[in-house]
Amino acid sequence: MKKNVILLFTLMFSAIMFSENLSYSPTPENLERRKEFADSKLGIFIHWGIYSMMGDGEWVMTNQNIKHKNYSKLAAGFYPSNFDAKEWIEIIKSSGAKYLCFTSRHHDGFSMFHSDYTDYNIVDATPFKRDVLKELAEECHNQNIKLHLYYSHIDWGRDDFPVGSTGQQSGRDKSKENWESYYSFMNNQLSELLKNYGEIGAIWFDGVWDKPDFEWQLEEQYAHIHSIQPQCLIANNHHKEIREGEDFQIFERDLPGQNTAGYSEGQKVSKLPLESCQTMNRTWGYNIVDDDYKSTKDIIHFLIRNVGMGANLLLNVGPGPDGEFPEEAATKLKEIGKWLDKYGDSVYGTTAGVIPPQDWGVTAMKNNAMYVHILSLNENSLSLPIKDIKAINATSLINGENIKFKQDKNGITLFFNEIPTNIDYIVKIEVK
Ligand code: FHN
Repeated sequence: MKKNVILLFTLMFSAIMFSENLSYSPTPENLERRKEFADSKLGIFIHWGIYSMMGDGEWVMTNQNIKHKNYSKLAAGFYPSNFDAKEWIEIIKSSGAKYLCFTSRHHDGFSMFHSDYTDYNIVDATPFKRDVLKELAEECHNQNIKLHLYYSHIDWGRDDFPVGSTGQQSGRDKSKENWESYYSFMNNQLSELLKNYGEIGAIWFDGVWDKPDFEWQLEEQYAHIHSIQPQCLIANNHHKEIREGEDFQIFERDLPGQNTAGYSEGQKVSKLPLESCQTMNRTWGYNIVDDDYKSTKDIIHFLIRNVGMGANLLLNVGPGPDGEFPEEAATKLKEIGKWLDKYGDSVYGTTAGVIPPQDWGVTAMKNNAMYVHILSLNENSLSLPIKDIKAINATSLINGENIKFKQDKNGITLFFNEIPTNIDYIVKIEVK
């Protein structure tokens, strides 16, 4: 009984926290999933497809002006002999991530799952013949990692897809464009994804930005998804404001509300759960010459800056054509996981800080605690302009020592014995 009352309150709270003023009414399961998603803070994005064989990112077909009939020959040679779903999910789990977002079909139109609606899929078109998505789904369910599926709205290969601003070199027969046919193809594939792979945590769309003024019939498509798995979250990387029927908001290569990378112009931060996706090196899909990895410290800082805004980080890995994670990526994931093992309490399950992000770092809230994440400070004291919260005590999560503080009308000031230099110096302030 007590548990049910708590659940009811959690759902009511989620409904208020995570609802936009739209007519779509998410189901209670969906609201519960949103809360779980918002609590999870770190997910791993995987861009993997036949493009990995060319070692030049997932856009290789368009970037190298390749015709689709030539590009599609890659499929007959795709045999990722070292692919091991169990190992992938173990590595993902070791990073502290709570979910995986896998490219079930990218813009090249190749389905990385077995589909009855096209032969251009990993089981029917490659000598590998294994449904890697099936194997990943089983491992995700075994190892308690939520499975999210990336699905491209763009298709650079199909004749029926009404061509947008990209993929124009592909050599398709424009006279065969047929939106109705393409739309029903996508919806049939979405049914397969939602019916054949167990519980799906989210469908992550991408590509609407290619034809921003086109009528993509998103609301109907979203309703179709929710009619099969109502709890399944829907997000769309359209680089625009949230649309009816979406369950969380995506920012690409930027913190919510920022637009340093150029994908988020005018994208207002919504009340929905938030996610920011970012690469570990420069590219999403495997790139054989891209060794430009961000440091583990920089990745942790980006994670924490998201956490301070109540957002998740979806961190990308581009596995190679052999089916393995690049070594640098696997190493960094483990390092992030070791850090989260120690300090995860100040990350998972938190909500955005009560003060906006600052140059020195961020704050995050959980129950009666305020976590102060100090990422870069040049002094041995820190003033927090927090007035309506009473601090009871302050402890360093780095060494367990009490931190001296004073609270007056201007807020709380923390005093340190020396200037904090850790990757993230975390102070837990018990508050009321
Ligand atoms: O074109 C894609 C790109 O390949 C990649 O999948 C990213 C991930 O956010 N999204 C698109 C660009 O916005």
